[in-house]
Order: sequence, then C-alpha cells, then structure tokens
Amino acid sequence: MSKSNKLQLVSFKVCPFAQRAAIALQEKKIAYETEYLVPGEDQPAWFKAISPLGKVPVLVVDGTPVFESAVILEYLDEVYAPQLHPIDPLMKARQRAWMEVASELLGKQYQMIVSKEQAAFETVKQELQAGLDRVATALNSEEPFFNGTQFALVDVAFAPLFVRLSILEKVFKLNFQSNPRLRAWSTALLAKDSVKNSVVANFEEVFMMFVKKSDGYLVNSL
Ligand SMILES: N[C@@H](CCC(=O)N[C@@H](CS)C(=O)NCC(=O)O)C(=O)O
Repeated sequence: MSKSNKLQLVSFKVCPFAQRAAIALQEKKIAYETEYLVPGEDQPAWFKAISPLGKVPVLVVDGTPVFESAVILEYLDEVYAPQLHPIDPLMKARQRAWMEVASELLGKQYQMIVSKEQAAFETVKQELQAGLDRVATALNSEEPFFNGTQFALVDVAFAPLFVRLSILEKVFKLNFQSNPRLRAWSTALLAKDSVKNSVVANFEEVFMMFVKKSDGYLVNSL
C-alpha cells in the first residue's frame, strides 16, 4: 500500500469518534486534510453518499470511503507504522473489546451532557463513574498507558473521553478520576502531542458551546 494515498477525514469539531481517527493520523505522522461538517444540519449529498449510517468520521482514502472509527483505526494501523495494536492475537482481541467499552462510555458522557432532568443526569453520571472504575481494573499495573509504557490503539480510543472529562471536571467541579492509576493514564493521554493536535485550537470553547446548546441539567445547574 502506497504511503502517498490522499487522505481526507470528514469530521465534526466536537465528535470524539472523529477525534480518534485524527489522533491515529497524528501519531503516525500521516498527512491528511480535514473536512468539517456541522452537526445537526442537513448534510450535503456527497456526505450522504459516502456515509451509510449518516455519521462522522469517514476517512476517504484515494476516493474510497471508510466509516466507523474503530474500523478506520484498524485500517490505519495495518497500513502505517508504528503499529499500535499488540501483535499477540489474544491481547489484540482483548483491547478491541475494551475499545468497545470506550465507545459505550463516550455515549454515557454525551447522555450526561444532554440529560434534562436531575434524576437522569445523576443516573448516567453514576453509570459513567462505574464504567471508569471497571476500566481502571483492566489497566496494566505499570503506568501510564493501558498496556503500561506502550501507547496503543486502545489508548487512542479512550483519549477523546478523557479530553472531554477534563473540561467537564474543570468547568463543573466534577471528579471522575479519583483512582490514581486512572488519573495517571488520563494525564499521560492529555499530554501527548497527537492528542493535543487532534482537535481544533479552540476546542474547549467549541465543546462548551455544544454543552451550552444542549441545555441539559448539567449546564443549568451552574
Ligand atoms: N460508531 C460510530 C459512532 C459515530 C458517531 O456517533 N458520530 C456522531 C457524531 S460524534 C454522528 O455523526 N452523528 C450523526 C449526527 O449527529 O448527525 C463510530 O465509532 O464512528
């Protein structure tokens, strides 16, 4: 596979799943262009034609669209060095499974922002915390990343969650990462250049605009 493929990432500025693809592209130092669409709008016909589920991200590789963030990550990992997935099939399978947990927790984080009623908000906040506590038990005892010192695709999948949680913790005085191992992981992920460069420069502002627009219990409880 040629490394001179033309890559275009179709994204929303606030989408954590699209951010995963950007992190992998940055980590592997692959040249790519980003096309931002606006969430909630009727999307252009060209996008509907390449996104069967109507969702971002879509990575267009020399004109061929690849959708679903986990699939995009695996494609990039097969084609571009350095390989981020473990080589051992059992370890790889296990980490693919934990990447699914990351998607589930991103869903909880989203629900926490958009929940209108306090009861629903509290329930989903507890579910998110319980999920994070479960993830903490799966982390290698050696810090800082999921597998210890080696940054892997599973870290890519979780990083957008921690980017958002760190903003929510700061703005709304929450604390999801009382577990020191989880906190060390989150700190290490947020410090990575590939993570920092995977979002627009004013990401916090863009994300908080999305939170405010969601008009949920969280923003109204301030
Ligand atoms: N399972 C998908 C989830 C992608 C997803 O939910 N994308 C959202 C934005 S973060 C989306 O495009 N939703 C459609 C819309 O908002 O119109 C993946 O991992 O790529």
